[in-house]
Amino acid sequence: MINVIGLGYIGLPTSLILAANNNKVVGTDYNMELVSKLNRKELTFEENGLEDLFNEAISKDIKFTNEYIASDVYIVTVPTPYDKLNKKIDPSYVISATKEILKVCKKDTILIIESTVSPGTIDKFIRPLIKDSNLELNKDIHLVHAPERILPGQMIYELENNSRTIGADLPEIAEKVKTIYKTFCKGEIICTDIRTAEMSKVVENTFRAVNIAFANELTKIARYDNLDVHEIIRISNMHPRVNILNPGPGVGGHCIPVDPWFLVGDYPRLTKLISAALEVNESMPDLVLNRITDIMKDHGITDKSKVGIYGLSYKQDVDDYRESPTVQMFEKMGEHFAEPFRVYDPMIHNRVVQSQIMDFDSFINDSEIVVVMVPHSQIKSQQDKLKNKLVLDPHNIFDFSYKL
Ligand code: SAJ
Repeated sequence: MINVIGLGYIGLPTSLILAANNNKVVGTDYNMELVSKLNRKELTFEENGLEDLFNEAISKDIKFTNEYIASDVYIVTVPTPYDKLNKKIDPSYVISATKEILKVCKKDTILIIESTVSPGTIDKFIRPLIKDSNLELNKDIHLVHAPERILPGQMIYELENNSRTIGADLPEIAEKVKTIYKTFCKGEIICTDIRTAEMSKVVENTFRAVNIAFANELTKIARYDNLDVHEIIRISNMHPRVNILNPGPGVGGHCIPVDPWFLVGDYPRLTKLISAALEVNESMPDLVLNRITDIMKDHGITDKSKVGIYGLSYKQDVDDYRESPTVQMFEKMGEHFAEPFRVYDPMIHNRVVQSQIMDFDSFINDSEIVVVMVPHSQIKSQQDKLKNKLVLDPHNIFDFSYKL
């Protein structure tokens, strides 16, 4: 049996795909409301293909509960928030999940941590917990780090098709875990040690952050000289060894803007490039605010309520707004504007900010300037409604708009 701990964006799809592929699964989460919802057969977030997977899984052997279960395999997918002030990971959820597991687990347990952790976290915080328990590491209990790698928006496809990394102390344990992941994963599964698995996960997200920062810095250079950054990138990318990512209004989510800080926090003197890249990405919402001010000035608009911000989530077609560019921009607004702009997001059905408009047509009708912070499919399909508006389009999806 596999007990998956934490039923959020990673834990839920992982437990469902395991069950759909005939593993006996118990999903555990301390959030009672979330567990009751799942038990009422209601999904807790929107994701491509998740509903079908959910229906398939619940027709097989899966339960959702608040309890930790006596099991021989645990997969920990709890959040690892980061402490903005010290730029360090906060491992408290992984620590408390491990403590709870140690209270109930059987001998011969495999404890797999999928949550992203900064390199060294398992040595520093998890091994000592086992040392203090009555179980002997690498005999009664085995530690594994199998960092998740799935992209929100295409999680189910990536769960099945991405390659994976399994870090363990003993090669035979890595092989055992590989057979579990092989029940649903068609990608290559690489076995390595725990430190290497921790580091490669953080390196993957840092690679993306640094490369997005390059594209964002090009946007600033192009703006300075009144050039079209998108055309420059399009042409440069025709070179066989150049592949520049897309510039945008900022970098959001719980991974790309966060994980690289683990490296900066741990190796401050060795991470000049990474910290400069993170600063570039974090400065992009300021650039959006400056462009809004320019457009307002050029068109004699003084009423901020005429500015409509489209998109609150951190990227296209997802409902997760953690660390989103719009949220980052609103946090910075105090420096630029006294009142917030109006905001609308078709993916977010509850009120997250006060100035949120819940209806698309009234949002559009009352906006003179529309800033497309997130290129959701919805706005692409309704672009005719933007035709008589001033549109600021940091993602370059429309040909009639202002760019960053
Ligand atoms: N973004 C850009 N330009 C781009 C690509 C993305 O500005 O060219 C922005 C997005 O708009 C968004 C942010 O970056 O605001 C992050 O989006 P993303 O799609 O790059 O990544 P995430 O955070 O959804 O998922 C990442 C993935 N990591 C990598 O691609 C290396 C995913 O595979 C990881 O599993 C996930 O982080 C995680 O949980 O670590």
